[in-house]
Amino acid sequence: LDELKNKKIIVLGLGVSGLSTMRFFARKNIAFSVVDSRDLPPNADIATQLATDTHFGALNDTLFKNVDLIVISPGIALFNMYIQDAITRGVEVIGDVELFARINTKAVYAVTGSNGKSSVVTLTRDVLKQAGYKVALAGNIGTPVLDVMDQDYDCYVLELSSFQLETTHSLVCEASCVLNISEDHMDRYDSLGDYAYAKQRIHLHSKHVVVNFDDALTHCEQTPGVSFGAQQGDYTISQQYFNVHGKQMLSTDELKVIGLHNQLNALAVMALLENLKLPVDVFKTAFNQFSGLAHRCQLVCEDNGVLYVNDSKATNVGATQAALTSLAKGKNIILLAGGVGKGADFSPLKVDIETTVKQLITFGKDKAQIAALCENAIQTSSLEDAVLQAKAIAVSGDIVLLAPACASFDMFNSFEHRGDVFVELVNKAVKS
Ligand code: UMA
Ligand code: ADP
Repeated sequence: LDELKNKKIIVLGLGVSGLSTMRFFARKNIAFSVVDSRDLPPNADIATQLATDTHFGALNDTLFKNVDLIVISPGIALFNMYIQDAITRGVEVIGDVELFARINTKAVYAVTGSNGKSSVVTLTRDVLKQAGYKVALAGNIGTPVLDVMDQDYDCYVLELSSFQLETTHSLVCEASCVLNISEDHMDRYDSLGDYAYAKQRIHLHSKHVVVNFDDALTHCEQTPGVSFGAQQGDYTISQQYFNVHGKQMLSTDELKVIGLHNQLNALAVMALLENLKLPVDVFKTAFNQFSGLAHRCQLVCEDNGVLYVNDSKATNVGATQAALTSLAKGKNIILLAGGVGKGADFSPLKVDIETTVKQLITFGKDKAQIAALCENAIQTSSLEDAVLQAKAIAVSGDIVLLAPACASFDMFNSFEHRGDVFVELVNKAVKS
């Protein structure tokens, strides 16, 4: 850290990562400037107090002159022309996770993937806690990694996004996992391959690599570790058992959250923690107690035999597919989808819609693109309208599922906000 004291440092971005980085530097008496491209960024008052100087508003090419190090926020793309220009001039550009990695001495269990990261890291944390470890959970799930650094933990469980991995070079992991790769954030990547490559960086210095047998895009050349998969791999599911290296370990009934995708997530947790050789009972208790995270395939209520399910966190095509295949019993789903598609190709949803969806109802910015997937889709002007139309159509045995396959920020503050509004609207609709 001492070497940073002689460098000219810019903290770029004032979201939660930038705030955490500023506080970290302030604790360590390291001077820094702050830049954010927004005129009125969040945390501006704190930046003014802690930083040597600040710039708020459009970026320009003088900002990054005579700079040694930029600590960039994940929401800013490395391909930004001012950043590219700085990199060409030899400026080092890293993220908060790289700072964490350079100082950390504790065991790290790290997880990335397009879907299931938060569920897997939470369950991993629960298992480790159950086994008696003092464990911190941080990263893309919400708590910035530098916020949990200076405390007395035995180990860290980190959820890492592709954005965070792009700017991380030295992270040493006891174990690391790429859960799956499906299209997401295509506004930030030239191809699915580039996006997968960013995620694979999680294994750069990993002692135990976990891959998804069924998803070739997760396979990699790093140290062979273990694989998990529905039927093939080191960790598999058969005859309602989780099997480890060919041996039955635990009944799948011990896992209370439903659907194949959750069972695969549980396998990933077991594979990730393989080297700790934890007793089966530890997994059994943690699996029993895990009731799933809010806004992920959560039952809102049952009304006249119709189930209402909130899967607002389904912000890409892969997650919506997982919800449809996990929940459908024939063609009994009324699917509410739409929002900001982030440049995604929705066409892989077509087959799932044909086999599981009796009525597609769309809303939000990219509603027309999704509605084009089937002939009888209804396009609505609001989520409220979508819920009301769904209620009017649904009969006993149907499931009204919010699984938008899109980000929420055209109409809501976040996926949580979208999910909360959906729950409110459903409760109001079923009472009327
Ligand atoms: N922004 C600007 N100008 C700036 C800086 C940021 O316009 O100068 C904008 C970004 O384009 C973005 C927003 O501000 O729209 C937030 O970006 P940020 O980098 O400041 O984000 P943080 O608040 O620091 O939160 C980040 C992660 N956000 C992103 O990657 C966009 C959070 O993941 C993460 O929880 C947090 O760090 C702690 O590690 C959120 C996320 O959406 C949940 N992640 C994506 C996902 O899960 O799909 C990757
Ligand atoms: P992430 O942190 O990667 O976004 P979450 O655990 O928050 O993952 O889940 C996001 C969405 O993906 C939810 O809609 C959830 O139901 C779905 N999901 C969870 N696990 C998987 C999986 N293994 N494959 C596909 N979808 C999944």
